[in-house]
Amino acid sequence: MKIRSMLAVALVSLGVSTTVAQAVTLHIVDGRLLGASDVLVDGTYYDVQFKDGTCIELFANCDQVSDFTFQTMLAATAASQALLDQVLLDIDPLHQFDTDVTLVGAIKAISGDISQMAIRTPFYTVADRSVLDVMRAVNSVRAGADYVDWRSFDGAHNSSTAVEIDEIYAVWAPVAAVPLPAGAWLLLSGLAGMAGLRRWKRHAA
Ligand SMILES: [Ca+2]
Ligand SMILES: [Ca+2]
Repeated sequence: MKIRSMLAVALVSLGVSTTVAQAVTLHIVDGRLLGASDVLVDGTYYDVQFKDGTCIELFANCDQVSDFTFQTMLAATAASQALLDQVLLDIDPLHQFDTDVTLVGAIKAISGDISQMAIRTPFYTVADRSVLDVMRAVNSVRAGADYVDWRSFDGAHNSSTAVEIDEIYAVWAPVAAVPLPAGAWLLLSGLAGMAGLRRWKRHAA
């Protein structure tokens, strides 16, 4: 096989391999679900962290739409649904993040029995902070009862979820470009080296 066609085959197979779905990785610390990596939303992978705090603290002052990763109701709805479908799952008897909703997020100073908790994905605000729109992934203890809803909060920018037992924020970030597997780089550099060697030999002849 000629070098050039080998290179073409290698590139084609790399192209195919990058379309294979990545698995979500849950971030579990001391049995609690604090976030996840490689959550697929509308064809793009995101990392997400579950955090308590105020919108101002967690989202760059929470005073412009560009402070948010998802900036339309549609996009924030897809992100919230992805949390329900890909992240808030019952993994094994000790990690029932769909059913035991108290295991989601860090432990709060307050406690109590809750039948559902909600993870907020903010998507719209205004400069004077008179409006804060969030989509919520609502995780119920009852099977099949989870849903996504929209809340428009008034003056909620500086109120912390740390004092609300059943609310928490999702802080999203797009996953950096997926690096090629080490083997692919070795293959590519090997092929490039062989091509260079061949060119050098031709010049030398
Ligand atoms: Ca800002
Ligand atoms: Ca649930």
